[in-house]
Amino acid sequence: MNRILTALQPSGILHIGNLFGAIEPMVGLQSDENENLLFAVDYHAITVPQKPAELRRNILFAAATYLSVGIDPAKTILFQQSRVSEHTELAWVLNCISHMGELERMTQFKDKSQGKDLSVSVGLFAYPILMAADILLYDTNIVPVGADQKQHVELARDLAERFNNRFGETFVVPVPQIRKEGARIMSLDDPEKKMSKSAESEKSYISIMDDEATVMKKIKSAMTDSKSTIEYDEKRKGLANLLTIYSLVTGKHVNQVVSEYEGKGYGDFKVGLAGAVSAYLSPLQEKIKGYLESEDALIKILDEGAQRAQVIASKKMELVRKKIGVQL
Ligand code: ATP
Ligand code: LTN
Repeated sequence: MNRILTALQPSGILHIGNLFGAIEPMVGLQSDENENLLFAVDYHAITVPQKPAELRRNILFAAATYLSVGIDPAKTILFQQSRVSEHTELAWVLNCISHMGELERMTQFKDKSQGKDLSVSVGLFAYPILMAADILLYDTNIVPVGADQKQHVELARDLAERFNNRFGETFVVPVPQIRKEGARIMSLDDPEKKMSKSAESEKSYISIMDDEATVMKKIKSAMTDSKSTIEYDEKRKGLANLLTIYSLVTGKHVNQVVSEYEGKGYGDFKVGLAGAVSAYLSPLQEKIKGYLESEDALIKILDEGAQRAQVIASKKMELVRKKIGVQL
């Protein structure tokens, strides 16, 4: 049996990159042979300021999204990170074996702390340690994530090995799983950057709740190039990204999409893509709205998930306390 685990920050409405990079792979991995965990990392979200009422809404929204995409709470333990306090407890222990230097090297920290001098939060710096705790607490074998999180999973591996060497075999060393297509959906207005929900410009990402008109507007203004043919060429980054999105929302191979647009230009292509994205998103949006109408039911699913997660987490934490010598 493999234990498969991933998590997402409830820091806003998700974009299609989150969907293809992290949630969909998790749906595909649900099977009787695996034990899966998926959770909203609310304590990661507060490493940057959050408005409390909005955070609450985003947690519920995240749960509604996972369920709508096909996460089945009977097959996947679905919960909220803050409800299982062992996450923060283990993070403290791991803080004490982590090195300042290895955290300073983290690309995400460098990006998010840029221009913020010493007022940047300690939480943002220690963020990858809490993520390592999330993973190691459950003897996780596989961590499906988008490409940007590979470095963080590698830190979790290093910390697992360091702890095991120092205190004896305790943690499973996890392996990141990064899908080939969709692991790095790029920003629409700058195909050099990854699509990100904390981006300054809303035009840079397609939110999963965008309506048809918004999707059309965003795709029409997506940055491409001055060539007129529709073909897959990695050097034509904007177009390559749009073709990847086209392929992901339709399930068609990129080559098939390319052949459908033979002899046509960007105008037709973008209209076709916008239509395909909306056709993919609208049934999903209806489902999400449906789940959000029954908040109590959502909270119940998350509560049950937290209880199941805690059974696993508390055992592991007991072992950790024994290993480090604080268990009398
Ligand atoms: P933020 O901008 O607030 O940091 P984000 O949009 O980068 O958020 P996260 O919550 O950090 O999203 O990521 C959730 C999951 O989605 C992670 O597994 C991450 O690797 C994946 N992911 C994020 N952005 C993309 C993207 N552009 N393409 C593919 N996967 C992505
Ligand atoms: N840092 C991740 C979210 C995250 C995560 C995890 C992913 C927190 N804990 C454990 C996988 C496993 C991000 O996507 N920003």
